[in-house]
Amino acid sequence: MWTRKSLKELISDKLKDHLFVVASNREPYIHKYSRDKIIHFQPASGVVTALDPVLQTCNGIWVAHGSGDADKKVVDEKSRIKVPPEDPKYTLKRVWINKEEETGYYYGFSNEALWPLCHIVYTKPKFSESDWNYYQKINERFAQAILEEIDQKNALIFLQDYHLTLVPKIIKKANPNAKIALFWHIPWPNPEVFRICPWRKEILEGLLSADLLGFHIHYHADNFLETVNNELEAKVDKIASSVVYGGTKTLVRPYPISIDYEKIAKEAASGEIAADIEKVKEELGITGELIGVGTDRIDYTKGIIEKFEAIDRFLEQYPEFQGRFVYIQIGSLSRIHLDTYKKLNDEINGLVERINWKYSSDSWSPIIFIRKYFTPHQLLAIFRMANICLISALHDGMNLVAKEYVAAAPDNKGMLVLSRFTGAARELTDAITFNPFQPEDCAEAIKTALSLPEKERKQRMKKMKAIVRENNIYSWSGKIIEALLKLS
Ligand code: GDG
Repeated sequence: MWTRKSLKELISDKLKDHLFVVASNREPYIHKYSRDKIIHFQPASGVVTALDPVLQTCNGIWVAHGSGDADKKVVDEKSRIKVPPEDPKYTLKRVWINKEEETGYYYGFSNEALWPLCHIVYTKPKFSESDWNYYQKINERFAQAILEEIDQKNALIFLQDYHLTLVPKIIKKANPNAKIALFWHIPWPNPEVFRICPWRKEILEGLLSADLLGFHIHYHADNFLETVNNELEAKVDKIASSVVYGGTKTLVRPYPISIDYEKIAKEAASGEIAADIEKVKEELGITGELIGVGTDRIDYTKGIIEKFEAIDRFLEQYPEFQGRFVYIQIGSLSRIHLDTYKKLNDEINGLVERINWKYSSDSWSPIIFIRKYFTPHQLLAIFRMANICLISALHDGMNLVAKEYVAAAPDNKGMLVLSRFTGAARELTDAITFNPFQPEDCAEAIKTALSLPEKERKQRMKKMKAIVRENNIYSWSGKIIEALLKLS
């Protein structure tokens, strides 16, 4: 089984002659002004949750967009700073992007075109030539920042996600010896869906300049191979799961992302968390005896509206749970500059108000919706006190919250209620699964989870814990690093 220690050994044994560079849009630490002081925090992001422990182990470089208003203030002349700030273990190099560029590259092409294109939740992608131009420009900037750091060094470069699809081609042109992997954190749709992207050829050519492409699950990897087969004159080998295009071979592999299970399980079981639970209950005014929880970026792919509609259905169908069941939804604001996200926020507010009005009594309301950032510690306290964690994503690459909950929840009390359309549902087959597009199905799943006999609940949680424990974040990164090392 992969552990922090075995990853460290792999790194110090085999990676010592290489420079390990990670690049992503989102930075792992943000500095910002709070009155006249500079503070720092970690953003709520699956990519950050997954990669920060890896970088902490291997002393590499993380290249990312410097998005905090105090970010520039704390870096050196090469835009670098050692992080975590309180216990420096690796280098964060910031890439600067102005508002206009961010609007085109990040909000525009990445999140109004590629994000809805790849998540099949029936939100129409918007393709704009000007956004695409900014996307190319910023990909070029990321590539130059990476090239500046690797210079002539023997580098392994690990790129993250759909924001950086053009970077592999630019790097390979300047430095053909660099070994590049790119991990695609969101679903890859079928060829029929991808066909509508006007710049699909450029994106596929960018990606196929990498030596290794990772997806969460086989299904996404297969969709990618099919797409290449349809769009390019490339040699696609479905058995070997590889593509040869323009003389370059790219391996296409599934690597299900995960979490630092041991760390989360240990922290969650600590006495400190036990003390926090009462504090959090009091702060949130929780009066129900059965608690449900969910924590999501507020994003239309996460199915928050659908979840609340299902809770409404559940309370209507099973009135004996009225006054007894409380659902805590933690929602961190995301991409709020986009209209779709603003509207979603308003819609969620209205719906919560309507459902709470419909059912609430003097001392009880069914939904507590908190739109603020919780510390990882507070999140664990909430996971630990919850009887169920309800994840209703309409389409999701993996969904790390599902795994975090499994790691943190006590096995005799918790149960995961999980949308079938998450990558996590392929691994966590002992969860109670449902179709988030059908409120009745979700309502039934809630009822089933809350009514499970203790013995069955324990067995299911135990099996899921064992899966997450074994397929942990170190196994995800260890396998990708091993594959990259083999290629170099
Ligand atoms: C993308 C893909 C894939 C959330 N609120 C708070 C908070 N969070 C943390 C969660 C979790 C992370 O953010 C969210 O990760 P997810 O995986 O659930 O979702 P995305 O952000 O959409 O991530 C996804 C992931 O990349 C990794 O490949 O699984 O499919 O969409 O870790 O706990 N953390 C804290 N406070 C919050 O209020 N501290």
